[in-house]
This record gives sequence, structure tokens and C-alpha cells, in this order.
Amino acid sequence: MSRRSVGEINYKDSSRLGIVNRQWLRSRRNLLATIAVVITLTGLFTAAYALHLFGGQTTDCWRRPASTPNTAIFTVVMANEGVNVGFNGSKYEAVPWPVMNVTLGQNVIIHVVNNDSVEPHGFQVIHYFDQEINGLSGLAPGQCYDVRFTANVLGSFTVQCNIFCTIHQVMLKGQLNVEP
Ligand SMILES: [Cu+2]
Repeated sequence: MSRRSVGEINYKDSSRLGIVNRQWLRSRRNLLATIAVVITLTGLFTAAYALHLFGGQTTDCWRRPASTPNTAIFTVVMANEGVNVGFNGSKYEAVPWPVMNVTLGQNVIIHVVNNDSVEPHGFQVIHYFDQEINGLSGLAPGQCYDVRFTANVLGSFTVQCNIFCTIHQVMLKGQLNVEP
């Protein structure tokens, strides 16, 4: 075997090694680029979710419904701890609580927030909102719901949690007064 042929073999080997290295580098670069794209997309989706850009279930429950003419807006918070225990702190108040006074013909929005850390709660305004929120499963912890109706009948109407729960058994009931 001559030196030259040995050299050729070495040359071919090293060039083949170079091609392998380049391919390996290219695939590695593609892999890194893919990872970067995945991280970027994940970040964008996380940010969009955190900023409530998807709508639907990511509603900010602490935002009051927008005010419109001839509309009475109330917020009712249900909680098992803190100042709102019961309905807006009904645990610490005499029945009826909370009391909502509206004028006949007004549109009414009751923004119901379940801030309970454990239990779902129902919400009912006798005559005006006899249906349940999500059937008998109620409003889950962290959820909110806008009850809307027009106060077209005079009188006092009971407001209550209509599903079984431990906090509203003894701290019932609110009242809606529709006045002339
Ligand atoms: Cu309840």
C-alpha cells in the first residue's frame, strides 16, 4: 500500500466525517429551532390565557357588568370565609340580606359570583329567576353568572341558594323589592 492511497483513504474518511458532522449539526439546529418555536408558542398561549384573550370560561368575575340606561346592577358574592360569608356577608346580618330595591320597569342585572373555595351554590329569585344556574349542580367555585330580567311585577321576592350546600342552610335569604 502506497502513502498516497493511505492519504486518499484518510482524506475520504475525514470528508465523510465532515458531511456527517454537518448533517448532525443541521439536525441539531433544526431540533433547537423546533424547541424554540414550541417554547415561544407555549409562552404566547399562556400569556393569552392569563390575559383572558380566549373569552368564555376565563371571564374576570370581579368585573361588574357594563352599565346601561334604566338598569339596576347588583353584585352578589357567595363565600364560605371572609367578609362575604353567605351572600354578601349574610352570616352577620339579619334576614333578609342582601336587600335589592328596584323600580317597576327597570332592567335588573344581578352579577352572581361564587367565591366559595369548596362548594357550588345555586341562585334563585322567586318569580323572576326560578330556573337554576347550571341545573342542580349550581355555580361552581370561582364561577360567575349574570342573572338578567325586567322588574315588571310589584312586590317582594325571595332570593336564595336553591341547591344543597352547608353555608346557605342557616344564612338564607335575600330579598328583591320592586317598588312603584
Ligand atoms: Cu349555597
